[in-house]
This record gives sequence, structure tokens and C-alpha cells, in this order.
Amino acid sequence: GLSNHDRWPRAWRSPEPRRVYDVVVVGGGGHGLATAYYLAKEHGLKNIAVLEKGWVGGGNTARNTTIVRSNYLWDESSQLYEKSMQLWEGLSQALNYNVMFSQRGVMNLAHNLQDVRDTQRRITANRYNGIDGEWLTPAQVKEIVPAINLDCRYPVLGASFQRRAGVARHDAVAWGYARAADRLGVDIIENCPVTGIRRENGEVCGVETGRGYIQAAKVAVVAAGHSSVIADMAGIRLPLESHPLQALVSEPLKPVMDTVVMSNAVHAYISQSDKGDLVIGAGIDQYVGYGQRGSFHLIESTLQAIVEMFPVFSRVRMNRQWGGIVDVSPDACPIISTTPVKGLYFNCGWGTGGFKATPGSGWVFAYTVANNAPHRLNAPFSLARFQTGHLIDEHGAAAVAH
Ligand code: FAD
Ligand code: PYC
Repeated sequence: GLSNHDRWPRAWRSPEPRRVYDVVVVGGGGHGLATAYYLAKEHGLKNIAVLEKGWVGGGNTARNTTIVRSNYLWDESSQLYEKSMQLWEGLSQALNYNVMFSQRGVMNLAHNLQDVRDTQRRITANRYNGIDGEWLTPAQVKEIVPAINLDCRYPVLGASFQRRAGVARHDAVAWGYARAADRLGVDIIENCPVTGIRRENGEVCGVETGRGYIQAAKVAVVAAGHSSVIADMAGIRLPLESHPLQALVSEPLKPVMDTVVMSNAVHAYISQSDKGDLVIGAGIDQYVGYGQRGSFHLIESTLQAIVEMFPVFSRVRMNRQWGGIVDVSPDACPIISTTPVKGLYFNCGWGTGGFKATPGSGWVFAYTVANNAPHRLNAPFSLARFQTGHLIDEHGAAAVAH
């Protein structure tokens, strides 16, 4: 079956880095590739490089549980995530690449009265913002997910349901953006770590890399869990903590679950991939660090929660487990911002929830870099909010324990 692999054409070129670019994007995850694509497509920039220290999409893009939804609480964030949702809805066509976006719905369970109140408030807020959302009674939850045990230790009292939400194929998102950006002339340079940011008179002038110095008038950093490491190279301190976040997949099963179920109260979420594996995720590991693995006790408590809610899965074997490093901000919202260094931009702080935002994040960040000013949608997400106090607290809607 693999015998013809060597005759497949490359999906994107592997050029030698030029010595000068108009824009260097640091980080070849989904967000960085999307940024480069929209810079070229929407803003007509021609001389762009994406510098990736490893391989394209090998960071959190490859490690996440692929949940896509836009049911955040506050106007600022729900509008940003909804922009992303709308881009998702046309993404396979726009990139001419099947990203397998499957709008199978996402359920957020409520297990106590406060959960019920918070969830219903969020549904109402979503609907005021034109975002779909509905309240499900326990009987309706059971109808959609027959395998669930409603009378588990923390009984299911209902759930929010966003029907337009769902999952997408994470690798395809990175590959689709990479191929489309490449076709627009973007140089994607893998195995090229950025090790320093050169500045003169408060302005960025280029980056030191494992493949030599590269001059650039604008440097756009999208490095997820390593954002604060890169900010430090430019003398900037970001209000971020980097934590491990773990996930795991089971052996493949016949179809048993055709939606996504999340429970913040018991710190677990689950869906079934098109391949048949159960895709399961946890809350963050509480310690900070850059090792892309977490601790065993968290895997155990996550699976205890899953088995309590789905006793039918108690004898399913787990195939693989891994961790990514997520960049968590104090209000569980991203930072998409200019910085005190002219020509240097950061897009980070997506924490446990940035996969869903990949298209929208790239779209608004490209606007910000091209215009040296934020788009209306990302203006509230600047670094300045940590000085003005205009935080946008989305810990509840983040739906993953922080
Ligand atoms: P990445 O894909 O991590 O890209 C950053 C890139 O920067 C990396 O490829 C890295 O190698 C590169 N880089 C770092 N330092 C340098 C350097 N010095 N030089 C050059 N390159 C550098 N979000 C959701 O919305 N839904 C989910 O279901 C979900 N589940 C998750 C489950 C897990 C286990 C994890 C870990 C995360 C999850 N997330 C989820 C969060 C989501 O994965 C991230 O927010 C999102 O993928 C971040 O995208 P990115 O492109 O910025 O990051
Ligand atoms: O933000 O929806 C989310 C999410 C699910 C799993 C991890 N993050």
C-alpha cells in the first residue's frame, strides 16, 4: 500500500531561507500558517516566511482534541470565535483541502445547580450574539448520547448544545493552510528555530535562527506554549503560564457516539474520531513547564470521570497518550497584539482552547500585522488590557479545568 509514496508530489516547497523578508512569522502551527496565508491572500503581501523550529503542525496543533465551538460568554470573545466558526464553515473550499470539519454538535454538561444557571446564562448570551445554542434536558441528552449514565456520581442535570459546533482533522488544517500559503508564495522553513530577536532604536530588524540571521521589518510570533520564551528574547514579559495539557485515544471502536461531550465539573471531554477511536482529554496539569508530557494521576482521574459517565467504556483499551504545552493567560483569553517594540507582534495565550480559533486567529492577526493596528474583533485582546484592567473572564466557557 505504501509502495507509491516516493512518487507523491510535495504539498509545499522546502526553500532555503532568503536573507530578507517583509514579514517573518515565528511558529508553523495552525495559527502561524493561517496568519501567513491571510497575509498573502487578503493583504497582498508577497515576501513572507514562516519559521518553524520543528515540523509544520507538530506542536499543539497536532496534539489537541479538535473541538470547535463558538459558545463563549462575553461579546468580545463570542464574536471572535464566531468569526472563526464562519471561516471553518467554508474552509475546505477556501483551501481546496478537506479539513474534515464535522458539525456534529458539542454538548457542555451541567452537574449541579450553579452549572445549570451558568450554562443557561451562556446560552442566552450566545443567542443575543446570533450564535446557536440550546438547553437540553437530561432526557434529551440521553436521546442524543444513549451511552451516557445520567445518574453518575455528579448527576447530569442538563446540557448546552451547539449544533454547528463539532470537530475537524487537526493535521489537515495545518497541511491545508501550509499548501495554500505556499501556493501564494509564502516560504515555509522547517527545522529553523528562532533563537533571538534583533532590535535597533526600539524597532525590530530581524531574527537570529538556527539557519542564520534573517532580516525582517515585521516579526509576528505565534508560538503557543513557547511564546514567553520568545518574548523574553525581545525584553518583553508576557502574563502567561505554560502548562502541560494531556489527551489520549482508545483502540478504534464501531460508531458509538456521534457528538462531542464535555464536562468541566469532572474535567473530561470525549468524542469519537472518524477512525473510531475515542478521543479523550483532561484538565491542565497544575505545574508549569515545557516538557510535552503530563503526570499519571491526571490520566487516571480523567479516565475515572469518563468511566463514571460512560460505564460502557470501562473495558476499552487506551492506545496512546500525550501532552502539549498550553499558554494560559489570567483571564483565559488570547493576546493578539502589537507590542512596545515597533514591528513585533504577538498572538498567544489561547491556552486550552485555540484550535477552534485557528482560522479566525490567523485572519485577525494578519490584519493586525498588515495594518499595524488591530481589527475591531481583536482590539479588546491587546496586551494593554492587563494594565487597564479590562479583562474578559472566560474561565467558565473555556470548559477545561485551569
Ligand atoms: P502550535 O501548533 O503549538 O504552534 C506553535 C509552533 O511554534 C510550534 O509548532 C512550535 O514548534 C513553534 N515554535 C515554538 N518556539 C519556536 C521557536 N523558537 N522558533 C520557531 N518555532 C517555534 N483547542 C481547542 O480549541 N479545542 C480542543 O479540543 C483543544 N484540545 C486540546 C488538547 C490538548 C491536549 C492540547 C495540548 C491543546 C488543546 N487545545 C484545544 C488548544 C490548542 O491545541 C492550541 O490552543 C492551538 O493549537 C494553538 O495553536 P498554535 O498554532 O498557536 O500552536
Ligand atoms: O476549548 O473546547 C475547548 C477544548 C476542548 C478540549 C480542550 N479544549
